[in-house]
Amino acid sequence: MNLLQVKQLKNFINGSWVEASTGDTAAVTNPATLETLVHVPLSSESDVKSATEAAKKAQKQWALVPAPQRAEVLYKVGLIMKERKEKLSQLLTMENGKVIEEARGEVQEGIDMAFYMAGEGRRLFGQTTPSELKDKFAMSVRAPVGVVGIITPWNFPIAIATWKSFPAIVAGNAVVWKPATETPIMAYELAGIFEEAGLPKGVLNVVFGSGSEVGESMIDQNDIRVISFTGSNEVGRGIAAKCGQRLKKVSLEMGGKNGVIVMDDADLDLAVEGILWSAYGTSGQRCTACSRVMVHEKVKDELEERLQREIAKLSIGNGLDETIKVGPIINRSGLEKIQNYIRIGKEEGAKLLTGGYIMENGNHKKGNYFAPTLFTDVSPEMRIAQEEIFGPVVSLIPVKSFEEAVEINNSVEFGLSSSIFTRDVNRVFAAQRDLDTGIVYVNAGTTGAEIHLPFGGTKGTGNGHRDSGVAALDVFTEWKAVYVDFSGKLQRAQIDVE
Ligand code: UN1
Repeated sequence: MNLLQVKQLKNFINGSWVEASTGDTAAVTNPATLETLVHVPLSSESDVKSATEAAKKAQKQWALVPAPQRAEVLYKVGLIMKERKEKLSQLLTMENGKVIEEARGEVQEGIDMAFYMAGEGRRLFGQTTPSELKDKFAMSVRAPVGVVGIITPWNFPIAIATWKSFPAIVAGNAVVWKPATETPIMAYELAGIFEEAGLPKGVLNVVFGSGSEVGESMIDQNDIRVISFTGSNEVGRGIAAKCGQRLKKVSLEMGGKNGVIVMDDADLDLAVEGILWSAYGTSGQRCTACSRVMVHEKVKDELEERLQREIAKLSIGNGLDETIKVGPIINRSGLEKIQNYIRIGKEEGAKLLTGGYIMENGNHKKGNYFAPTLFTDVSPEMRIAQEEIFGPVVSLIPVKSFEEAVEINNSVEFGLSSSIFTRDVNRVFAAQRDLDTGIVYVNAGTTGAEIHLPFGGTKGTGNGHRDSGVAALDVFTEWKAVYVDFSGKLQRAQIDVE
């Protein structure tokens, strides 16, 4: 089956597939094989301008379409994605490297989001509230912001795009979308699905290209009123600063340093499974990936042993092979970043139990593979325990108590996800209260957020907004307060009140 019908992707602007004005392109590489899959356009400001103009024009009409009808398009998008799930999953594995089972999970996340947000077409609830004056009616409604800009990462190229574009579209906005250049195929497919589902032209526009060119010019467009970004902390801070100057609303999700707490009363079989899945799944390239384990000293030795035993069984390779559990790293610079952290960890005095190297023998030579890595005797202030590595690297940090574990968990710059393995119900409730992260799991790893709950985090993870769930609507709508006075006379609030 030839999954890719084209060799050269195009932008999708005002309902047409068009080349970038620059004519420049870049190769997109399969990280499992290093083969070129396709070429992606590298657009410039003039492409962003055309997309923004198209979006602005289309949005005026789109906002007048009743929300339940806007939602019909999302239902269709969900149905087409469902019908095409296997093809999309395989393409996702090819461009991103995640193993096929996880790719299917990610596509499912997008399908879930389509149906969930389509349901919002018949909700989009505001509030009615009594007025302080007679014969006066008061309510608040959600109004679309207009044109929104979304910037999505390579690690969840379809799910995160749906988290942002679906709520924006159902709420009556038009979208200018810059997907990551490493993983443009999902964007190409999703835009095609919207086209098939009958989305009016200009409501969704895709402009491929770099952050420095396309991303920057999106921020510069006055008509783009919101930027919703998922990516690195460094880039996010830059976007926030520029948007701040322009009084542009900005929603950021910028990763984590997610910790699992393993207490002495934990079900260790379960804890091992949870750590393996959330740390080495997606080769650790999730914002939610577990990269620290605060383990009670009483069970430390046993956990170390069991983890090492299970890590040795992980099969690493091309994720299209159903037997593979850990796929490649997205690119060479990702591999080098991880390798650098291994060096730092060793220099800091952490003890390397297993892994710690780029895999370059046999079949692994043909792709970007990093051996699943486990450090122990890590202390909380070490850089490997503080900074986001975005690879299959876990640091075990021994602790003496629950309180110490929570304190260490909260002592990092990020606050996305955390988890605790314990059988003590009192600790469960204390943990969900005290762990300073946007997501808390009990007796599960740090990954696996469901789309109808808010996704995001505290501190350096974001800036107070959430993707996903009903909270996503707050990013893409303005609250409008509406007062209808049917008394027939001028009534002054705060003054004509008896
Ligand atoms: C991400 O890594 O940015 O909770 C998204 C999870 C997935 C989404 C991860 N549902 O791990």
